Amino acid sequence: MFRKVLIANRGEIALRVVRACQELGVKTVAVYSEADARAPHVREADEAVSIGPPPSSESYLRGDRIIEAAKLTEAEAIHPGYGFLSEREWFARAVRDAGIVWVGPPAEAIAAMGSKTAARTLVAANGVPVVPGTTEALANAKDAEKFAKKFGYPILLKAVAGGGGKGMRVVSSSKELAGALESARREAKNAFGDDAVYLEKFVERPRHVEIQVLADTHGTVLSLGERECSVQRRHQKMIEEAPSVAVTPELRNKMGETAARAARAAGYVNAGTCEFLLDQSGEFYFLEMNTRLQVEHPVTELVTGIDLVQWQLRIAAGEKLPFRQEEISPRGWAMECRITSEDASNNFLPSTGRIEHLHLPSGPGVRWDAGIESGSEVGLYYDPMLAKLIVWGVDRAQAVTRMRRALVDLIIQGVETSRDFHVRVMDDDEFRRGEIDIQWLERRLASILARRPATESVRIAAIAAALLAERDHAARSVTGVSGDSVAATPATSSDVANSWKHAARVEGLRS
Ligand code: MV4
Repeated sequence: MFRKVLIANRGEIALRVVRACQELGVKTVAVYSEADARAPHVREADEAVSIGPPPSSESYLRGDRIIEAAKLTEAEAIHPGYGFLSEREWFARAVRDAGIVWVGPPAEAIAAMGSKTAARTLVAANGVPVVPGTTEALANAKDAEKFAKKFGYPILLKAVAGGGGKGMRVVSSSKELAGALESARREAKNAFGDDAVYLEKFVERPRHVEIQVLADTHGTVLSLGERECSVQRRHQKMIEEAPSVAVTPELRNKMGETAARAARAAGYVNAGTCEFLLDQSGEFYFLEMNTRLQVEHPVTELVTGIDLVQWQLRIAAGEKLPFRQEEISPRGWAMECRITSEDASNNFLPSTGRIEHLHLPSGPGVRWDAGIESGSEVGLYYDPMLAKLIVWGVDRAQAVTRMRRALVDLIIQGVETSRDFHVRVMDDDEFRRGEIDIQWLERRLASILARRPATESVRIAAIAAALLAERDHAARSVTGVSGDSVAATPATSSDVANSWKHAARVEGLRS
């Protein structure tokens, strides 16, 4: 195992990697921007190196400075986390060229999966089902018309350079085709500098189901089962779970074998994820492979008992995976809610400020992976995801109930968060039945938000509760145990927190 690892990231994932290293007896080096000088990931690491001003382009995306920091501190390996430099082929190569171990897939595997059309061609050649469609770019509207007829409407135009849904257009009839092609080209050109567009049959109301794979350098490729990630908004996932209500043990085996085949085709090593669309008839289609650790990895850890980050490090150090595929099956149910600094009732507008008070949920089956603490400043430089609340239950119903309980116990004051939104989702009948697909949240959002208690009455109740807390405190202090007159102490932040909690309860946040 390594003696020392540098973590090229921030926030909750940097802390997640620090903890894995601590448990493996590995020293850690954090890197940080000027905005993060007092961030928890810096304090929790054994050493820390400042790498530049707050904007990511001048700090967390500066591969040169990060490699310098690794050399300076004599770190033997770099873990990139997710986002930032994690899927940049050039960085994986630069790390290797500097004689440092990359805790991730080979640069060649990142490249093989980087182009969406190249990946589609590669996996299809290896027996992996892809959505029927073209792999070549469309020449013109007439060409598009010919293929649209062949596959049948509705079709989906996609940018060859691909990613994040940009340059995508659903076309339901031939009269819309020419116009949609033109606007998809324009958007693709703007986003990727490449106006090449291809088409696929449009899969209606599919689920987003992804398979976690783990591959070592000795030729073992394992599937760790699926995660259901259909609850998303504008391509941002909000809730993930494992397993999926739509996946039977037979389908799990089939999708797992398929994902392993895709990974082998790309020469994959380390942790990776194959994304699939699963349609209502139970057919599944490969979409793309994410060549990194994902945000939602904890739900897989909770149902398999396998520590993915520790295994990423062990694999990078050359260890052999000791598990057999037959030994891996999900136990119970895990669910994750992404806690973001966004105001769901105001079109998910990002919120900024200081975390004035933080009360964390705990108890059976509750896990909190966060990059914030009381006193943290939340700005606009980085992703709005503050933390992940993850729960485990014996079955899905218990996981949902437990998630709701833990969400109500969670108090974050100082910035708006997605907490209340998540409570409402846990109360939704369709969600409780697992009747979700990738368009579900969009269809259901208005009715989810409508169930929110009036903010005004919550505020009034909170103020009343805070005043009561302060009065009680004053009364207690004045009497004093010895009978002396003692100066009244002002309400503490925990009194205020409790008053908020009380107000929430009064307003029906608790069922
Ligand atoms: C699709 C699809 C339906 N049919 N392809 C969205 C981003 C890109 N990675 C692929 N995406 C989709 N491709 C066909 N043929 C629907 C989506 C899609 C989607 C996929 C996964 C998760 C969320 C999504 C939200 C909207 C559309």
